[in-house]
Amino acid sequence: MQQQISRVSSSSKCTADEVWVFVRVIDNWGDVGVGWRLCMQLACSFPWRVRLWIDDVAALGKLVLAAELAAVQDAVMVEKWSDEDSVSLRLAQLADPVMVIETFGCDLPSPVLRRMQQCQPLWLNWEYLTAEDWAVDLQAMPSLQGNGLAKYFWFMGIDQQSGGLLREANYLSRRNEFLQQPCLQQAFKQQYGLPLEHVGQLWLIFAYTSERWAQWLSMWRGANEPITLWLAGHEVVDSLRAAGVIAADALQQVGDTFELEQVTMVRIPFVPQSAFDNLLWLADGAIVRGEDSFVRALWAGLPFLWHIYQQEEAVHLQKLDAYWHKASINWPASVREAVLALSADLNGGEHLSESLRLRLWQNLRSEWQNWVNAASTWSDSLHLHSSAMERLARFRQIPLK
Ligand code: TRH
Repeated sequence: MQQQISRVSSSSKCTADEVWVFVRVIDNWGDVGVGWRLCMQLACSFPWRVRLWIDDVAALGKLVLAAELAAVQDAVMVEKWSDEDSVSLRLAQLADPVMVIETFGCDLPSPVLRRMQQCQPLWLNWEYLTAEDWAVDLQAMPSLQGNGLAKYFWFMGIDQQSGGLLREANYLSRRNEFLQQPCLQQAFKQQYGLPLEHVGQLWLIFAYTSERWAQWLSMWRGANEPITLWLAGHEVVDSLRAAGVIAADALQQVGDTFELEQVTMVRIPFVPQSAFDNLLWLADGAIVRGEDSFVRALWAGLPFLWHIYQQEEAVHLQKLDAYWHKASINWPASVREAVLALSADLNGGEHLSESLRLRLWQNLRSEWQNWVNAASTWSDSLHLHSSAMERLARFRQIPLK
């Protein structure tokens, strides 16, 4: 983040054109998480100032430190997106935007739509990420809107023809520096009150509430080897408590540890978004969720499973299948089968028996190096693809900074 901030602030000018990004927080952290990353990437990549209109400024405050916001305030400006009258008043003070991005179909306020009719900016709907083929077909397609403007759909994805993924230009150098310097790792752990040592493999678990966690805990207990689970967020702890498999007063506070045989669970703090990558870099494996943490696990290149955000009529299962089908196509069959089956079990597409779940996990443990190699080769291949910003630049011949 630090290098990104200096890159953003040193090259921003008060007279720069503006791009407006609209974010409505539906739930959890993904809307604001993707929205903020998008704003930072736009400001880092293009000679524009970014104005983020967000309905829940407090949610942004949870992910981005006040000092971080202050450091980029000339390049990324935050506006409270409240009622239409307030937006109207504010618009009267602002210059026309050259581009307007509506994230996840959040429906722009009418005063903004009217303003756009006059100034005709490029209009994008930044959609949810998916690896499904239909999204590639619809990528960058225009749709004529009521105000006479075309709105272009932008689908982030893993295919070369998709809208790409958000990736900082200095991602790999940051990751490699951190991995190569144990003193940076220890300092990071100290800064966030994370345990300095751990027993067995270290897994970062950032996932949704689910009855499965009790069964997965029993799988880890049955695996007969030490493992440490860093539990981010409250959802997994809540699920274990609700199932009665951990004591009611266990893991209540950040920093609490609870041991069951060889499984050590640690409730870890919520870190700023700029520090989330470091958690992944410290881990041997991860379970991530939603959208943004999933993409960060892809960049980190470690073995992971995806606890996907549930949608109506189980459409999330198609999204999950589309991803794993493409990601694991060249993986060793034994790793692929175990990952796909455990992923389906975790996400409710299947319900494995206790013995099969344990056997598949043990298969993955005995094939560990193959899983590590497969995950890192897949990640390396995505790092070679152009980023979402590079594709946006190409889409409209916009010069990158
Ligand atoms: O939080 P998510 O589940 O978010 C979403 C929303 O539910 C959204 O409505 C849905 O559409 C979308 O998922 C698919 O998961 P996600 O996307 O991984 O976002 C989490 C963000 O929180 C991500 O930017 C990383 C950040 N984060 C931190 O900054 N610090 C932390 O300690 C942790 C655990 C996460």
